[in-house]
Amino acid sequence: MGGVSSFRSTLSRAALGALAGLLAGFTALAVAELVAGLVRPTAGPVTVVGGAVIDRTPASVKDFAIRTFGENDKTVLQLGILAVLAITAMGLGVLSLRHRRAGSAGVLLFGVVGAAAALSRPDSTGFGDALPSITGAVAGAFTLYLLASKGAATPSGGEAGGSGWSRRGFLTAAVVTAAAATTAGTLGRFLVGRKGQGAIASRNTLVLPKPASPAPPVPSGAQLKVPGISPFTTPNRDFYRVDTALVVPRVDAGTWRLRIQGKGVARPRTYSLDQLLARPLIERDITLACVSNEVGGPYIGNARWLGVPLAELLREAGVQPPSRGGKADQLVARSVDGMTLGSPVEEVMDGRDAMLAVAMNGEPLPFDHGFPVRMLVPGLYGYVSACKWITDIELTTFDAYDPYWVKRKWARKAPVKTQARIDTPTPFARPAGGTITVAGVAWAQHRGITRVEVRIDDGPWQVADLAVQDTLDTWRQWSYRWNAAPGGHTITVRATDGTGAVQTEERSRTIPDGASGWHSVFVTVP
Ligand SMILES: Nc1nc2c(c(=O)[nH]1)N[C@H]1C(S)=C(S)[C@@H](COP(=O)(O)O)O[C@H]1N2
Ligand SMILES: [Mo]
Repeated sequence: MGGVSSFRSTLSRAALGALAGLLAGFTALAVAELVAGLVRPTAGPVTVVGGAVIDRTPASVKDFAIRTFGENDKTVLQLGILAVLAITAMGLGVLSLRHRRAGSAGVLLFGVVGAAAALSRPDSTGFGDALPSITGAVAGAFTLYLLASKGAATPSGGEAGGSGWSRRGFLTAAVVTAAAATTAGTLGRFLVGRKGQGAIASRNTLVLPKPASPAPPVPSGAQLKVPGISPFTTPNRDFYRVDTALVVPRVDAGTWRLRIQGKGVARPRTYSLDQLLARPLIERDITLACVSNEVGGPYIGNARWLGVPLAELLREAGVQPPSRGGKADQLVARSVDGMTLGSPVEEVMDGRDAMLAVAMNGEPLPFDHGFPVRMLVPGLYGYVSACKWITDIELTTFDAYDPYWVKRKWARKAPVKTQARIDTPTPFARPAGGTITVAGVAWAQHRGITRVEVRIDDGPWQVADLAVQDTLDTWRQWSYRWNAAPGGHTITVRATDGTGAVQTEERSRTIPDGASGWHSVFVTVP
């Protein structure tokens, strides 16, 4: 019997060790959260480690993550980090029962990893960013040291079960630790929330000026009355979101500034939001697409944007496009979170409606979409044009500088590829027989869509009906009435753009410059 009882006591001691480790880990994160709340909300250890992981993730894996988890990719990443931390913390807790110092040293090591990640972030502002990880780790190591002493074997025994350690002493310490850590964490959350209040207030009180150049109303014929088709204008809440930010930056519009500087900038300038809003604004419908969008994928949306014409600001700064002798051929936009995106100066200044947008579908930019100001260049994928939370514009050359995504093997230049998507019927649907309306959207921003064709199985291409075109910079809806025979059928679609080029059948991956190929949907007609 003695053997069994000592086995039991080893087991329950291991469980206590694991619990001590978890509590220490929880304390570390809670204290880190509190310090982050005081120093910098985005410098919390999970956020910085997550950000560092994103930065180092190969493009193919990132693409896989976006494909598999969609816009939940960041939640999955954070849960993954927390899971790794929890398992390691339990292990260190068990270790600390025998080797108290080693367990605590392990916790400290995690603090070093967090601190290194914090300092490696592109938006790191110095040593302060390492503070949350370091103070958290010290608090966690200390906690584990204390708890391990309570849980460690004592010669006296005497508790119920007689397993040799003071169960009551341990549990008291555990409860006190949990309560203190919860208080610290809650206070940290509160401080983080309060830091964002200024930004929220500045957004709520922002008065949008009337555009000097308004967009005409969307033609009524641009929106087909087909159930299941993507709405012509994407509501803000449904607009796709793609970025590397684990914590969405909340920028206070009152203190926000935009700097324009660099090669060939004769008159560098810094603008406040009020200064930008005092200028004549343009309002335009522009369809934005992500280079990571698969054929038939969801990462595209169309909105009505209000903003400052970017080419005018550049001309005032003395910038000339390369075709007129300008020295800079790349415009690098930088965001408050350290993201860099490079756009061709020639396209930005060629007369298209490149803008610094302040509003989206009639409201100030949502925080997710770049409040207070983001860039947009019609016809280019988002990663080479659409910098959110922008704060700096630097004129340079493609030879001199590779921005974030280009360093990760994406193309330097990436005009949007002509694409058509079938929205309805959906893949593997069983639409009722008879006449079925096939419909969707097609896009070739800044070239426009002039024709969409549909093919059933290996039949001939049939011309689809096009909705009224809004502008060359927006997508265009299409529909096709199909007299469906019973059985399984593959529906395929392709578009022709305003230059007369037919969308290529050749399949390419999203990397390096966007997916190509035709979208097909298989359906079964009963
Ligand atoms: N600061 C910042 N801006 C960014 C990004 C980012 O990661 N950080 N992602 C870009 C990419 S890849 C795309 S497709 C668009 C998406 O804009 P949306 O999230 O408003 O749809 O934003 C661009 N601007
Ligand atoms: Mo993107």
